[in-house]
Amino acid sequence: MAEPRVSSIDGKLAEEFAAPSHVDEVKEKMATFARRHAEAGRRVVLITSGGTKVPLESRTVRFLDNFSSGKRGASSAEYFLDAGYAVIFLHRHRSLHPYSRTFSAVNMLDTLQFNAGEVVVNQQVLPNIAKVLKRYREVTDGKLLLPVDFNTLSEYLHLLKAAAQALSTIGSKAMFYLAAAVSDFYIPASEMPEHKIQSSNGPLQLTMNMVPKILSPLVKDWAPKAFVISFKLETDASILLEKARRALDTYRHQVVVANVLDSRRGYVMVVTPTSQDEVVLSKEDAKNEVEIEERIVTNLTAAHDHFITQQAG
Ligand code: PAZ
Repeated sequence: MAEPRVSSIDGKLAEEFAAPSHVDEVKEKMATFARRHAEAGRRVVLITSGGTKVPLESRTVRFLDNFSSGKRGASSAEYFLDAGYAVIFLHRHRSLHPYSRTFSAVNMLDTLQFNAGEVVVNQQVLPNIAKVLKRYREVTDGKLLLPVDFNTLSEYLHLLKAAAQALSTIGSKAMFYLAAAVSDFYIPASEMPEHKIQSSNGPLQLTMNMVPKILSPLVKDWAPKAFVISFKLETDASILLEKARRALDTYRHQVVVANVLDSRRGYVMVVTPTSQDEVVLSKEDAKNEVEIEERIVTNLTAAHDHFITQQAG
């Protein structure tokens, strides 16, 4: 039997990024989840969400982080579930989570009150709680959502590889929705100081290596039949479309969702090799609390339909 292909990125991953000890166990869970839902006729989306933490010392005191809240991933998960998908939610530990995200800014103690000696929820503080809780229970009772968390860049890379391999068994029914904001830079373990960097040594100069482009083996080797969407964030809108097109050209996947930091809640571009759709929220939408993720998910589930039909034909 032919040996599975090992890309140079695989080698780099094994050598320079420590795998979390539970990676095989999580991979098995994800594979079982994907198989069970595919057998029941469901599609499965793997959503990545939140930022990554890049340590500067091996006994980590300091690290490099980024802005991502995980709102895009968490709200998209809810819309994919509403569209009938089963969801693996690969998210940064403590970033926003589907359903509970709505209440993330609320102090829990302010939501509770005493009523005849019992602690009850104050529904004036949480007006949507019954609706959100009902949907959350439906999703968890149906075992439709599998949350997997990561913290560091190394954990993210290994868990994404495991997810891709786990989902490869369901072919084109798998979608990858890679919305996490992943660091492009890291310090290899061999070059990292063990102990806390001393400020008494003066100003700190860092040289960081480039993180391997994991989209490449994901598309080519790990899940070659899946429908893959990457996200591209820029702060300069004038280079966004060109960067999105370049990514499609380089990695040969299906879609890039392109967005600009300041306008990301109200405007994105869904770019494919042959099209570019603007997804925009109007003032009226914003007033009605429509979220842009609902529109993004509608666009992408239709594109996934089309992709599956093409693959079958
Ligand atoms: O997590 P969030 O809702 O605050 O932001 C979402 C986002 C901007 C991280 C996402 O839409 C995105 O563009 N992710 C990819 C970023 C990148 O690596 O280019």
